[in-house]
Amino acid sequence: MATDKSRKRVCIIGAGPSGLAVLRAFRSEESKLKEGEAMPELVCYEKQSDWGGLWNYSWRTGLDENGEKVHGSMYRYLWSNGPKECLEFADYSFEKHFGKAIPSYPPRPVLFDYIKGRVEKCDVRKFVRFNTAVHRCDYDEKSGKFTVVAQDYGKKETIKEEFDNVVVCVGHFSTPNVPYFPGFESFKGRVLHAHDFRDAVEFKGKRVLIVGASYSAEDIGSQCFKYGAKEIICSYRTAPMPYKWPKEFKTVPLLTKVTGHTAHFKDGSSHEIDAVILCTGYLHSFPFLSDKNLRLETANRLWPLGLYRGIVWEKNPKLFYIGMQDQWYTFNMFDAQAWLARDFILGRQKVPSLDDMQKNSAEWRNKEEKADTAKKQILYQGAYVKDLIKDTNYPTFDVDKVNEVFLHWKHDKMDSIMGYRDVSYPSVLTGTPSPKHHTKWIDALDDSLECYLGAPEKANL
Ligand code: FAD
Ligand code: NA7
Repeated sequence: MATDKSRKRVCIIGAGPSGLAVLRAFRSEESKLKEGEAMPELVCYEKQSDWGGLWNYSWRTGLDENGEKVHGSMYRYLWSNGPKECLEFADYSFEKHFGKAIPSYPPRPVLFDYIKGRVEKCDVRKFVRFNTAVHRCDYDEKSGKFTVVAQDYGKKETIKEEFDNVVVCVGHFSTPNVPYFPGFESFKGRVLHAHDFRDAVEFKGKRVLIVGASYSAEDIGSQCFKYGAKEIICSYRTAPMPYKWPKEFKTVPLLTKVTGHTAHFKDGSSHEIDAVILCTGYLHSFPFLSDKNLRLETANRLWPLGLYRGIVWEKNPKLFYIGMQDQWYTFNMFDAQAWLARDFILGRQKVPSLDDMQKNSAEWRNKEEKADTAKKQILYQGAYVKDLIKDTNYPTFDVDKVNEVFLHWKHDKMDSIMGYRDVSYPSVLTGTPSPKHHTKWIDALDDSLECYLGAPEKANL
């Protein structure tokens, strides 16, 4: 083991699933360090008062109690939009956490509990400095170190510290992409982005216009329907959502303008509406990285350029980004990324020349561009996860089987957009079949952990 003096200092920004994966990756290796390796000093800055990232629900919108941008984009009654069997941590099964098999589409509090369970057990909370927002991160060529400036709102002080490595884990579904449509300024109803959507009950009895045609649109539209909206008008830009919607849904092309309570669309049609929810996606945003040489700039896609193996910042391989890809795979992909990032930091993996890194990334980008169907994209991201795991000691799991579950899930959604969450799959890790939930998703109004794991209860909404 190396001496204390030679210990690296590693800064992790964000304690969501990606940041926690990094902490877990280092912790799980602590007792297995090889000759000459030293456990780095880990400092994780988290601007919220608890960990879990987006899974740590916030009722707030706009600015938080410290005047920081609210990170949360999740809403009440959110249930996993993919089977849990596709995201299960390879080193910590759902069965291990809950002591029994549970159904395949848990609501948010259940997934939050699972995420917390693993990291509570490995005692990494002590590395996290909560209520501390990173405001700046610069690199000094001369010293070869990063200077990170953060605001500790608990202690009410500004912190400035040096690090050998920085791992950016701030997610990319938090800063809303908010397009403008003429007439919004005089519209009498609410106009909000999905980021600020918190409770579908607010839209009970209303005619809701949803702009966008991806995950947020399908789920927020479904939530509004489930909790009693009168009509859901879905406006798409490129292609409509391909599902068989209940009769309360109407699909229209792109919104052109709003006059009074009337929304007008590209095909000349119009519809009366009470509210607009912009489900128009998110921006990758790193306000603490003012140096363009450090800052990732990308659209939401499967292979952002500039990241060797999807994680190492090619222009400065001491900087890492976790979870920056568009996501079919989530928690287990963040894990695989974190394990490999750890090994780069420990010096077990070496980065090749810039030219070779860029060549490698270009090959992945080239394949990404050919992945023009959902099936190809799932297989592509599965291949990426495999490529990461093969070089780490993250427990191997059957990625091909996970791909299969994803493909079944896609099929289930096409069969029944309101019923796909009633299907259950066996765990890919343990093989144990997941039970069916006691209540159909469309009737399950109580999303609490107690209700999910126990008997059906009457929701009090
Ligand atoms: P995040 O969860 O966003 O965590 C980032 C953390 O960084 C936060 O805690 C934040 O406070 C912190 N942070 C940000 N900036 C700073 C700063 N400057 N200083 C200090 N801390 C900072 N995935 C699924 O697998 N299944 C689902 O059902 C699912 N549903 C989703 C529903 C919604 C509405 C959204 C928006 C996403 C959903 N996702 C889902 C995807 C989600 O992105 C991942 O599950 C996961 O939360 C990503 O983890 P992360 O750690 O990369 O980012
Ligand atoms: P996505 O998946 O990035 O999708 C964004 C959607 O917004 C997509 O349908 C876009 O249409 C649409 N969009 C973007 N800009 C516009 C404008 N200007 N006008 C109309 N439509 C627009 O984001 P989501 O929020 O759905 O999902 C993100 C995560 O949240 C995901 O992981 C989920 O699990 C939850 P396009 O197809 O590009 O024409």
